Amino acid sequence: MKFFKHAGLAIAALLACSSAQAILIDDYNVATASSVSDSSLDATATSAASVIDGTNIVMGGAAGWTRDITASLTAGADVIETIVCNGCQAAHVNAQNPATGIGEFIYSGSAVVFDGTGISFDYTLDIAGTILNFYLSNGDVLTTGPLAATLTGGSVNVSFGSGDYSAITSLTVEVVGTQAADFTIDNLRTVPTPASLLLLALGALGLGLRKKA
Ligand SMILES: [Ca+2]
Repeated sequence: MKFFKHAGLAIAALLACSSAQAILIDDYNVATASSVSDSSLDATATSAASVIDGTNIVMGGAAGWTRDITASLTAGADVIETIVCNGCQAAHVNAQNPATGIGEFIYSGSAVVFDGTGISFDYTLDIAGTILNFYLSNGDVLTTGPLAATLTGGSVNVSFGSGDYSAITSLTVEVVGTQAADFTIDNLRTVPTPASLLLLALGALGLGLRKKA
């Protein structure tokens, strides 16, 4: 019985640590919606500052971060639109068929520790092949590869490389190739490190055993 009690403590510690360690990069829970659109096939993207207000958590709550959004039509003849949406508390990159393009979310601010093994996000979309690229201030570029088509959504985890993620000052999230897509992204976050979680859980287990002794 004792073992199960300590195991329960360890699991509780593990759960508590997992939420403490992951950094919420953006929950898109904005009160003020913003959007940009591009309908001209040229080398210029449309961009605008996107409001980060009190309902919106960016970079784990670090102060002073900014978010810009861009839209760039790269093929086709209609329009591509990047939206940070108030009504659905998420963000979209939408393309009206036959448009193809790039939508970006560009973050910059004071140094934040991207503790963990990678970046993950929730998504829904209605076309296969959308790719997300993550450009970090440490020079690393992470990519999802083409995502599978789904209407019901899913979660994707992109692993960090061997770079230093202890002082990140900018991040660009690039959504590429959204022909006829209604891509929705939400809860962009870092993924906690299992090894450090296990150590903390074992530490809690040890503490529990010492108290009993
Ligand atoms: Ca949200």
